[in-house]
Amino acid sequence: MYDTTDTIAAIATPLGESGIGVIRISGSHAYDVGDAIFCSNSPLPLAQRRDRSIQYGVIHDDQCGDIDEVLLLIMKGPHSYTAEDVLEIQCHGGRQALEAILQLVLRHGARMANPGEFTERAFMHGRIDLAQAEAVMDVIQAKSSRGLSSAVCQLEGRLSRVVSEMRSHLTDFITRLEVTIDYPEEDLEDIEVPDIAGALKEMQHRLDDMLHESRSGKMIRDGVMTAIAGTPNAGKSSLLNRLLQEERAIVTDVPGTTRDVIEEWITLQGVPICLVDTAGIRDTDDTVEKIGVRRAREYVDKADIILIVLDSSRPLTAEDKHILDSASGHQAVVVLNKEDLDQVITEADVASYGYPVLSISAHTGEGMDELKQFILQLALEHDRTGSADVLLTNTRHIELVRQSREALERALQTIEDGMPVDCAVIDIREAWELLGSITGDTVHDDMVTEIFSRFCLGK
Ligand SMILES: Nc1nc2c(ncn2[C@@H]2O[C@H](COP(=O)(O)OP(=O)(O)OP(=O)(O)O)[C@@H](O)[C@H]2O)c(=O)[nH]1
Ligand SMILES: [Mg+2]
Repeated sequence: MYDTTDTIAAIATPLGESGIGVIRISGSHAYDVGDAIFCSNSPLPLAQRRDRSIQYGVIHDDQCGDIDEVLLLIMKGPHSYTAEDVLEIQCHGGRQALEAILQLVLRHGARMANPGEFTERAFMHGRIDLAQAEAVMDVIQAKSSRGLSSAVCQLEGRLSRVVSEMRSHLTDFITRLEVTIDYPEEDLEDIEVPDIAGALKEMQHRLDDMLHESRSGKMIRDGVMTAIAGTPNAGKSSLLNRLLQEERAIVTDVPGTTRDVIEEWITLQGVPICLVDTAGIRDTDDTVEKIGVRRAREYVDKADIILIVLDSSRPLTAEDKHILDSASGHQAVVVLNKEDLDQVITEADVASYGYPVLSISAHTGEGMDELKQFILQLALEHDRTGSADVLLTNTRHIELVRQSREALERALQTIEDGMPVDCAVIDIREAWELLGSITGDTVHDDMVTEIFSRFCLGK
């Protein structure tokens, strides 16, 4: 089992040059450690000073003298981030000061915290549940305003509330079904079972709605990888630059200019989009270009959306056709670039591939707004209709909801087939357990460790 008895410490701010840096200490000896290294005008030990107060002083090392002038924040448990006694030292944000203070803190009995251990303690002490803990990292890593607001929503417990409510309904169903098993002579089955089947169906619909919108949720959280693919000289890098509104990639009239993959982020209506410019795809003997082409193909395979860029001022080539074929089964848009020149390829020439087609000019900027709109539409294919209770954004949660929906499906089937309700109860209980893993009520310790290991240090 997890040890929360020792006192942990870590630098909570990035190591670089900044106005302030923060060292966080949590645990039953946090204030003893503080007393050993902090000097101020007050004679009171830190534990006796006012909760949630800020103390001014210096961090002093008996061997080296004063290290830095600091502010010290006292947050007593259980009303702190970890629900333990917490001390935060705000020093100057230089690497030297931060590391020297951390070393001193460790020398006085604290242990270096593992990644995510502060949040893990908040979870272990029951201050937040697992879904809320995961939301902490989502807030830190949010790539867009919509990603941030859905993470904050989860942090505030919205997902947890929906899950708990569903689980309490499931408990209710289990109890009612068990009554019909325990007292069969009462003939309760005829009244109760159809009733429960209806309620189970309703819950299944709710889970369906959540799963239906989860694709958008994942894209809002993780971003939408949009690969810009096409043959050399089609204008891929020009398109990237136009969408970024900066001269990020090199553009020349030499085919094969882009050799490596260039990734850049933009935000479209709050949705993070990762634009990936790739090497023009063609057969080549050039060693470097070959690697670039291979990478381009890999990105086409794994992208959420592919922009297939064609130079519409020259006839469709076999290589263009090959790229159009290889994108089949993916979300793709055919972008007929260079519409400022005489058009040789028209929409009709590529209509048979079944992708939406758009004419643009990366040169003049014509068609850019429509293209952005297309990307958004594809990204949020199932945009929020508002029918789901909550937006699922995390793959782990999506998988658990999917599995619990399947368990409910099995329970329903059992009931509809007129099989003994005991079997249905087993599946309903499984659905209940799976949903509980979202909030951490029914999760294994090693799963918890695995989740927190993905956190950053000091959080
Ligand atoms: N007239 C016109 N020229 C364009 C347009 N877009 C790109 N070009 C020109 O086409 C040439 C190739 O553009 P790039 O953006 O480098 O093409 P690319 O697809 O990235 O090429 P590779 O990196 O070699 O695969 C350059 O000379 C651009 O100026 C456009 O919309 N209209
Ligand atoms: Mg290029």
